[in-house]
Amino acid sequence: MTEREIEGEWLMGWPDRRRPQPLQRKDTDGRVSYQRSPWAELQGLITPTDLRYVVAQLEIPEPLHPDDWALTVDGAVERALRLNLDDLRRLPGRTVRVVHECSGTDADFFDYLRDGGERPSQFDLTQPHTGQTSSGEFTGVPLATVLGLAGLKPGAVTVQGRGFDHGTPAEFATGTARYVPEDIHFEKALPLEKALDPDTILAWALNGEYLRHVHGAPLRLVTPGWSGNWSVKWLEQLEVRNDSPPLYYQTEYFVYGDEGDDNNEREMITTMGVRCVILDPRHDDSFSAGLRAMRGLAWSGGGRIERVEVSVDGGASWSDAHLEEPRERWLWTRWSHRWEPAAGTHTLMARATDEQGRVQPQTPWNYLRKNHDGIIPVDVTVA
Ligand SMILES: Nc1nc2c(c(=O)[nH]1)N[C@H]1C(S)=C(S)[C@@H](COP(=O)(O)O)O[C@H]1N2
Ligand SMILES: [Mo]
Repeated sequence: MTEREIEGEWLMGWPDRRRPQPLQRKDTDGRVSYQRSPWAELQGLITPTDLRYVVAQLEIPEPLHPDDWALTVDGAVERALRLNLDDLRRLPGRTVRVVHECSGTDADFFDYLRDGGERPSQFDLTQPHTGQTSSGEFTGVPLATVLGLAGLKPGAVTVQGRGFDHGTPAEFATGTARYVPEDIHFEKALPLEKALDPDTILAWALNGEYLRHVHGAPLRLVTPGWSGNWSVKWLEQLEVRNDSPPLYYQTEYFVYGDEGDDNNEREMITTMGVRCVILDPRHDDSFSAGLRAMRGLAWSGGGRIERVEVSVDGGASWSDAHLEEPRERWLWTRWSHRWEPAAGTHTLMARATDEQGRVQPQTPWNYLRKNHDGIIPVDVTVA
């Protein structure tokens, strides 16, 4: 018999289950600078903070004490503002529960599903493009409230958020970009409509605690439904602009299109596609016949999940899976499907539909392989 899982593991002095572990990269001072989340091993709806993924495109900046920090709001506004954390906390707040996903997650499946070849992994954190998905409960104030205090001038088109981190883009984050800028800040110019969405917030807390440095303290943007890179961390400035500027992380790196396209044909990445992942069973699993549950998670950049369909015959026929409550607009939905497989090999698939009627896949092949949301088949053997 295999050793019982609970034995030999101690947490807070008591025996407990083995905890899923993130994969970490640390700098020479032992600080985490990059982390992959064991999200697929977790239960419930919220990723524990220390198991979240962490991505920094530039250098992780030196921490700023909240007392030494303020947010500047300027540009095309009636009144330029300088707000400290107390000023922000005096405003009527808002909490949103969201899935964040780095746009490179599952990238290798673009080529695998098109061309075949060696199957990439969705779950092995040592493989490329895994574990960059996490959910969380963020607390802050709607960006629209702060913009309302400043007063938008007519002609405002974007709100450019700037992080106080800067540097030269890391090698992993240049792809086949046509130029790599030298010393830039992390900046994104959010289209006004998304900036004014009441669920777009300036957050100072995550999962019931003040934001940690790696996640963008003292203040970060949270843009529910939009690819992770829009949620600018370490915010120091919001500049309201009358244009949509050609920022590296907006028109060069996080874009769709093909390598040969000229600049004007590259579409910036905004809303995430529709995602549905089978967490159990896993590809190449074998098990004995009898009743079991297929289960997984589904989420969408377009809002609440309305339907998950599963196929146990490689897509020939589909049936509805059970959607577990609650189903929140920006969070993922747990789903399950009771299934009694016969002996043999089976190809399992799952696909989701969101509240806008969007079904997978939404995102076409693109040369930077961003925002993969294809249907990934899972082969299992039943003895
Ligand atoms: N200032 C700043 N904000 C940033 C980034 C960054 O490098 N600097 N990375 C972006 C990317 S690519 C992602 S996926 C998310 C990651 O957020 P997390 O590290 O809190 O998970 O933050 C985004 N916001
Ligand atoms: Mo990202």
